[in-house]
Order: sequence, then structure tokens, then C-alpha cells
Amino acid sequence: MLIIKPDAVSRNAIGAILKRVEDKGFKIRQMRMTRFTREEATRFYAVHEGQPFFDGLIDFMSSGPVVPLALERVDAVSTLRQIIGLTDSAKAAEGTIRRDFGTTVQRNAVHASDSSETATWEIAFFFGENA
Ligand code: 3AN
Repeated sequence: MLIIKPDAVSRNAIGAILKRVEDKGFKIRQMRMTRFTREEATRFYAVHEGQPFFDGLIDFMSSGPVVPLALERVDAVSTLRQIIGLTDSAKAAEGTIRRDFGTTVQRNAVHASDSSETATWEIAFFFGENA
């Protein structure tokens, strides 16, 4: 599961990010454009509730459209984490999506699932249980 965040959408980077993902062998199984309400963003990021960055994260993620994608590939989670780079765009390696399309730890262009269990939950969040 990948989400193209509001900063990357507003920077017209949707197409470039999709190209990186497809070039790496991922199949796009589901995709839509939507906008988080604050309530939805709070539910999606519930594991981070209580963190000092939580309110800023909710403000940012509900500030504009996002593009969630269900992706399929062998070793999907680790491969995707590798091509997106570290959470902080300023520290992400050259050539990674977060380095090239994000700017900070908050405005970091994309979200990617951190495990296949999380991916299943996140895909159901956006596309339903039968996705
Ligand atoms: P990742 O998205 O790399 O798995 P997490 O799960 O630690 O990173 O953080 C979730 C989201 O919260 C990140 N995508 C980032 O936008 C935001 N975030 C994490 N740490 C910070 C921080 N120190 N300051 C601001 N935002 C943060």
C-alpha cells in the first residue's frame, strides 16, 4: 500500500511517482484520489496518537487530495520501503521517492505500509475488505 501525500499531489508528482513504482515491477491493483477528513486521518494514523508530531500530521494529511494505491509484487513491503527512502526526505538517499519529491519529515511525498499485516488493514481502509 502506497499513499501519494498532499505535498506530492500539489507538486504535480503523481505521474512521476507512479512511473517509479511501475518501473520497479509493481502492479497497480487499486487506485483512487480522495481527501482524508480529520476523523479519517486520525483513524488511519491512530498508532501515532500521543506523538508530538500527531496534530501536524493530521493537519497535513487532511490538507488536500491524496492518492492511495494497492500494489502487488514479490517482496512488496521491503521493495517499496527501499524505493521510498527514509521518513525524513532531507535524510533519504539520492534517487529515492522521498528525496526527490518530498522536503521534510512531515512533507515526505508518500506513505508506505511497514508490514504485510498493516498493508492488508490499510488496503481495506481505502478499498474495502474485498479489495
Ligand atoms: P514512515 O512513514 O516512514 O513509516 P512513521 O510511521 O514513523 O514513518 O511516521 C508516520 C508519519 O508521521 C510519517 N510519514 C511522517 O509524515 C510523520 N512523522 C514521523 N515522524 C515525524 C516527526 N518527527 N515530525 C513530523 N512528522 C513525523
